[in-house]
Amino acid sequence: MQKGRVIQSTGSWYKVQHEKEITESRLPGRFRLDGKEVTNPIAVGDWVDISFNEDGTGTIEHIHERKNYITRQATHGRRGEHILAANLDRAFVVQSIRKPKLKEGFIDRFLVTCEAYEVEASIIINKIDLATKQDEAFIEELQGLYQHLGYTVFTTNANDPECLLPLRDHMAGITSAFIGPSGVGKTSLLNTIDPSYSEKIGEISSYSNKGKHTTTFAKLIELDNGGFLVDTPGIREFGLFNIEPWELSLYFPEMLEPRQNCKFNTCTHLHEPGCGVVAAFEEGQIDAGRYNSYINMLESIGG
Ligand SMILES: Nc1nc2c(ncn2[C@@H]2O[C@H](COP(=O)(O)OP(=O)(O)OP(=O)(O)O)[C@@H](O)[C@H]2O)c(=O)[nH]1
Ligand SMILES: [Mg+2]
Ligand SMILES: [Zn+2]
Repeated sequence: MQKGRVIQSTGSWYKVQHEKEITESRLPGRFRLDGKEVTNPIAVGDWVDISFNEDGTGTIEHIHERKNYITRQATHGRRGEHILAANLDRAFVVQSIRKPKLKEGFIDRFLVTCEAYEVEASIIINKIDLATKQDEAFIEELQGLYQHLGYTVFTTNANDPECLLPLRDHMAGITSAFIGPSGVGKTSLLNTIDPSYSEKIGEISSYSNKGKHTTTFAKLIELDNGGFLVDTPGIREFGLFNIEPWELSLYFPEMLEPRQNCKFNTCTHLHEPGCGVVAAFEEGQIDAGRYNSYINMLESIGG
């Protein structure tokens, strides 16, 4: 038996790295039957024990307990969750200012998930070379907002190695992941951060200004600064998984204090009388866009 880390998964095969070797491994059927609704029982970043078969392939015998993971609601009509990556020291939500256009709702859903699943989160706003004067003011505003909430915000141009140095330092010696829509430049950032990689990057459709899902499987990569990065395929939606309406405001750092003033302990901070969160919002202590994200999320989880 050998302990190793899952560095890539295609759904039926898992690449497991142990020492410097990689063994193509399979998961016995029994792992799928433990009653959990998950589209991928093992994710990139998982630590596993494998046994070796005569043909050189491996069989996954045991999955070690996860330190944490980041997950979202499965899509394409599938029930349950889809785990994006496991055992992370940090997750980055990657957005581009344009092509495709930045989506604040995506960022906020991601941040809520990271709070709920205990993953440190940071934000990358890429393609700043495409920013107009107006965009620049908007980026500054976003930066102020999120940094104030405790999230580091990096503004990047993936084609400019120098501007990536602070981000590169932030990733040294830890396991992190890039998560975001297709075409925002996740793989381009990786290629510039560690020039020994030349992973495939895609085109942006001139019709929709969206990416074309160039990266198809999540992949754990060892960087030359002692860090590990999971580059993930682009996702359109970041649906919350297993977060109840009553707990949602716990994952908005700016609501933690105000919610203690709510008259009812089941308050959802919408229309209830004596709501501390609404009071804080009316006093300008909670950003309107963030409160709007809260309401949208609450609706999406049936609150
Ligand atoms: N102008 C500009 N273009 C960029 C930047 N970063 C990436 N691009 C371009 O954006 C396109 C998509 O980049 P990718 O790195 O493939 O995007 P991705 O996020 O990995 O996309 P998926 O793998 O589909 O999820 C490519 O044509 C890149 O050259 C940037 O900072 N500025
Ligand atoms: Mg990619
Ligand atoms: Zn309230």
